[in-house]
Amino acid sequence: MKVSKGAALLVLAAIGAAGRRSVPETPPVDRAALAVKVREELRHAWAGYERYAWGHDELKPLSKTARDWYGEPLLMTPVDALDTLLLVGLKDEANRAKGLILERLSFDRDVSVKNFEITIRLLGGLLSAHQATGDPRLLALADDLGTRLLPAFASPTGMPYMFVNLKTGKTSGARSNPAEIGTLLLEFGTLSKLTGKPVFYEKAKKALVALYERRSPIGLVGEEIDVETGKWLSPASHVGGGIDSYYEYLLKAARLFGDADCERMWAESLRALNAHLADEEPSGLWYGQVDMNTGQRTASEFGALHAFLPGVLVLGGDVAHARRLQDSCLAMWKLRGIEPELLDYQRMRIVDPGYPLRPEIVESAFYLHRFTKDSRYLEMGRTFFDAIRARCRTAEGFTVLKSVDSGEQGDLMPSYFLAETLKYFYLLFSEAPWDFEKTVFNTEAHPMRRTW
Ligand code: DMJ
Repeated sequence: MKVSKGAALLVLAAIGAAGRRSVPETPPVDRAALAVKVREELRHAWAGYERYAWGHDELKPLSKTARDWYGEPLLMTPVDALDTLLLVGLKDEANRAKGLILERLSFDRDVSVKNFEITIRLLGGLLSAHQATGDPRLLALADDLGTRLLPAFASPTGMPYMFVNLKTGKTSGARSNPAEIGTLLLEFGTLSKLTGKPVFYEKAKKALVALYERRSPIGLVGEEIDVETGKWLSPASHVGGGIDSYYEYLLKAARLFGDADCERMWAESLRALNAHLADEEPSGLWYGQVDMNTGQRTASEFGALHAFLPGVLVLGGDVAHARRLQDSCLAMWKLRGIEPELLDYQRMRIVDPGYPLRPEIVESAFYLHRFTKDSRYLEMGRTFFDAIRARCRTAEGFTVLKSVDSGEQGDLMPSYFLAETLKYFYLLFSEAPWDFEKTVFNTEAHPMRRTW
């Protein structure tokens, strides 16, 4: 049969259209609806805390019990969650969280706490809640806490000990790392600005500079250092746990305080990261591990904590690297439909299969969307949100995964899930008004506003 050219074209067009129809289409992202869902999931998570862990640090949603970090509760979840509850407009819940904090939170306790964790979660949370509410009692609590943490800095180098007793000021833990030493200036600096007491800024800045000055000749820091001798105990250099937020704070302290030293330290550190850690592989761009002195590659590992880096890169203006690294993070997520704690990116093999409800990949999607306006970051956010709801939601809250392979759940809702993971989802989907020139989020996602 003879078919005219016009008819053949019509048939081909029809086949093409049918073919295209057979590919499932991704529905457009409905930002407003997703923002409402995030608010509802925060309400759900907080309700679980109220019901089973009220007055304690964290909820264990499977056993319906509570976890306290140091035996005596320091209200990690209420302090970490308060500014997120305020942000999404859960007013009654926020009032109850604030009431609990004002009624029960006392730092006059004979417990030896981790300076870093208490600073990013509690000091950061109290400062941002004070800025959001204007309540001077929250600043008074922050001032008291900051004062009790100060003895940590009394080492020969000025780099803080890992632990400090809140009552006695006794310190311990000379073996520390860049993240614990260098992730303090946003909180201590803001405390100085809001109280007019310069000592907090000075101590945290001195520690940061002391660490930076011990970088290797090729500009890198290692994984462990002795804060008494200033000697490196591990030369492994990477952007994962133990180092990560040291880099974040160099950039963010430059932005929040206009600190020129931090600006210079950030620029030099970024140059070293791009020269030595950036790793082009067939699977994409990654930032791996090298020896801080020689630059020799020692591992090809990247994981959920490393995934903060695209966000920091784009905040620092490096959109191209940020975009490519976030694509790698997405590939890591897609391996099992939710991200593992650690991946060998050369073999694309999972090294540590846990997923403890981490926020970093969401945080990076938020920053990338904010700076590029590219809707694919909204789609990524929806992918992450849907997976967390499908696999980590429980009847009483949300919980960690022991394994992204088996899907087996563990029994903990970390306070950062409310401070960070849900906050970054909400910031990504909603169009909450933020003055980004004046606001910097600390590493626990507590916004610090430059009001000075
Ligand atoms: C949080 O406490 C902070 O983001 C910290 O910088 C790293 N670990 C957790 C979240 O993963």
